[in-house]
Order: sequence, then C-alpha cells, then structure tokens
Amino acid sequence: MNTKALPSLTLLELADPGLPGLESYSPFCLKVHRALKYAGLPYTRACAGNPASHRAHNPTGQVPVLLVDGEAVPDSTNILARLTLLAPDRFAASPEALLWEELADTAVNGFLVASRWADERNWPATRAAYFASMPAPVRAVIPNLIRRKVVRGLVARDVWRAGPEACWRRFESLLDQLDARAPEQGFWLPGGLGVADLALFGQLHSLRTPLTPWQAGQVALRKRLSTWLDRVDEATRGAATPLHAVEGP
Ligand SMILES: N[C@@H](CCC(=O)N[C@@H](CS)C(=O)NCC(=O)O)C(=O)O
Repeated sequence: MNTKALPSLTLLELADPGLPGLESYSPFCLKVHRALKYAGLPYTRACAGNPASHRAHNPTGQVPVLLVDGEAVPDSTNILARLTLLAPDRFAASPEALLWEELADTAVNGFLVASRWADERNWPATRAAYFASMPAPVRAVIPNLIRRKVVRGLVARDVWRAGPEACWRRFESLLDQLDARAPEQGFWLPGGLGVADLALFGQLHSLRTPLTPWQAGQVALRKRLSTWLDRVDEATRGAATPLHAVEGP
C-alpha cells in the first residue's frame, strides 16, 4: 500500500467500554472500527459521552461519523461505502451485501436495542455501563427518562409493541434463520469478507457482551452462526490499532 496516498481518518464515536476486544458498545461504531482495521487503514478516535456531542459533523446527532481529510462522512453504511473505495482490494463486492446490511442495521439492531434498554433483566447492567460517569443525583433521574423514550421508539419500530415474549420469540426465530444461512467456512457471501459480514457482526457481536447474558446465550446456542462470528472477529481485530485516541470533541 502506498502510505503517501493514505487520507487522514478520524472516527467520531462514543466512549471506549474498556472491555478487551470490544471497541464500542455502539454496534455501528464497532462495524466501522472493524472495517477500518480489516482495511489496514490507520485512524484516530475522538470519543464523546453522548452522540449529540458530534452534531456539528452530523445533523442527525448520531454516531459514527468518519472525518476523511476533514470531510465528515456520517452513517456507517456511507462510511463502509467510502472505505470500499479507499481499499477496493480488501472488501468483496456482492449485490446482496446491501440487503444483509439493511437487515442487520434495522431488524437485528431492533433486538439489540430492546435487549439493552427494554429487557428488565439487562437494564441495571446497561444503566451502570452507559451512565457511570453521570453524577449520582442526575443518574437517579435521567437514565430512566431516556429509557422511556428509547422504549417508545422500540414500540414505534414494532419491536416491543407486542411485549417481551413476542419480541424474544421473533428474536430466536431470526437467529435460527441466520444460523441456517451462516457459512460453514469462509464469509457470509462468496468472494471473501465484505460489508455483509461487517454489518451482521456489528449487531450480533454486540449481543455477546456482559450487558445481555440471555441474548448472548441464545447466540451461543447457534453453533454455525457463532463460529462464523468468531471467524469475522479474528479476521477484523487487526494488528493495526488506531494511531492514538483523542478525547473530544
Ligand atoms: N444509520 C446509522 C445509525 C447510527 C445510530 O443509530 N447510532 C446510535 C449509537 S449506536 C446513535 O447515535 N444514537 C443516538 C440517536 O439516535 O439519537 C448508522 O448506520 O450509522
């Protein structure tokens, strides 16, 4: 690779969770971290406690945003498309990849958000992990208000509307469908590792953290799916760690 041609890359994201092998609790930031590492592109990190802190670079107030030579590229789908242009030899191209990416970013993400914010079994761990740095008096109020808003969103997305039992039944059925399609060898689509792997990995690997033990157990029960996840993890951990972390914005 011609290092002179490499652009300067800065990933605007959330705080590092401090867990080995997990760069972010955000599945979309995790997806981008792993794409950058797999592409072998060096980058710096600008972490903030709240996605809206990066609003100057993304009017939706969401993360991730990648600064490419100072130009803001928001949204993980756009970012992966840009990385595919920057490192075309690294990512397998397939017309189906965007369908899988859409499934991961919408349907699978709905279950991930429900597992952390709506599932009573996991809410205490989620609250502790997300709001640890908040002063105690504020922490007694704000997380529950945010939780109510997130759960309203899950009802609107039709993830939580019929209640927990229906939600987790659908979740198990989706995992079964994915398990049946997971490749026994290699990556999700023919031709090698690509966008489908990175997008599905971002959401499904995020279900394997200590925040959501029941959901992690359900993923572990699907052996083909879990083995493929381990393969993507191994391939994308990358020797190339970020150049350095910077606090920001
Ligand atoms: N479509 C976006 C979704 C990004 C997203 O939902 N990010 C979350 C963090 S995991 C966020 O910023 N949430 C704050 C909000 O929606 O206000 C992408 O693919 O990047």
